[in-house]
Amino acid sequence: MKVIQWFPGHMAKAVRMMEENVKLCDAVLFVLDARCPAASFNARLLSLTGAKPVLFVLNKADLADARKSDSFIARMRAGGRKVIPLAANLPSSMRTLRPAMEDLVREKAERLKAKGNSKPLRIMVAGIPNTGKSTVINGLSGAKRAITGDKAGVTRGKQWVKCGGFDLLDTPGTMPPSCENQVLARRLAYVGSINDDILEMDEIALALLEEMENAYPMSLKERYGIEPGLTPLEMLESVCKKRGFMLRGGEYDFERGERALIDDLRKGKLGRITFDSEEELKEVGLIVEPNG
Ligand SMILES: Nc1nc2c(ncn2[C@@H]2O[C@H](COP(=O)(O)OP(=O)(O)OP(=O)(O)O)[C@@H](O)[C@H]2O)c(=O)[nH]1
Ligand SMILES: [Mg+2]
Repeated sequence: MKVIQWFPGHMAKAVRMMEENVKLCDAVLFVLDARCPAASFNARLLSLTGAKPVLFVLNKADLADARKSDSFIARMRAGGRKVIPLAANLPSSMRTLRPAMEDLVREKAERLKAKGNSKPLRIMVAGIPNTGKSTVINGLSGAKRAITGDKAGVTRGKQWVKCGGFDLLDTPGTMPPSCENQVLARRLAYVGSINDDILEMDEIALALLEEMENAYPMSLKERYGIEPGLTPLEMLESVCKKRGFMLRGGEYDFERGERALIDDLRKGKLGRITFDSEEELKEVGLIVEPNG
């Protein structure tokens, strides 16, 4: 298996950016992927937010397993974290985000108001690539102010966007995830938070099939007619067969099969899926025990 890794240089740069940007802001919106919150979290970067209030957003909740999202959120809140689920691509979801943000900075806003100061509060939107940071900002501003795209690394430089009482700081997803853990790292590949160019697509697709078979066998059956008990390679053959991806000579076109599988997952065609477990959220420090 090819190891997915983040180099110390990446981490150092992300730390520097985080330190610089946090200083400029009154609060932080930490955007995680609801399908893999543990994999898309970085405790080291969170620690750099110091005493600034942090709101976690489990974004792409429309693609995640609602039951698991609910239980993650309950556990995170029990440990004192502020967190909401969100589908930033749906305008209606801003109705829950806005009040949560106002609540996040309420104290500071009131202190400023008492002094007669009405300047907009500044909120940094942070997260690893492709979690939907720019989409959140566009949703809040009600206009396409930030460029978005269905791959990692769309936002290049930082950008301030004014919207309804806040100044939001869009940042490029240069934040590396914390995971040394290869299981978590692979999940970032499934959901498109790692640039596809550096991945071994066949390994990723086979690992995805194996995880799906364990956690969501019915999705595989419904979409590709995959029966239980097959090896990952046999499952990939079923995908190719079902979709008619054959090469001349009757061989399977595995490359097209892999691509189609990953696309299906990213577009939600395999149903609503959450990869990470509560245990994993605890391991990375996203869920903390109330008294721990
Ligand atoms: N289904 C779904 N798609 C979303 C949601 N939020 C964002 N997206 C899509 O996810 C992709 C990435 O969104 P961006 O807003 O560009 O993500 P980003 O975090 O700014 O990415 P970088 O700038 O690359 O770090 C886009 O195709 C969005 O349309 C969501 O809540 N649900
Ligand atoms: Mg962006």
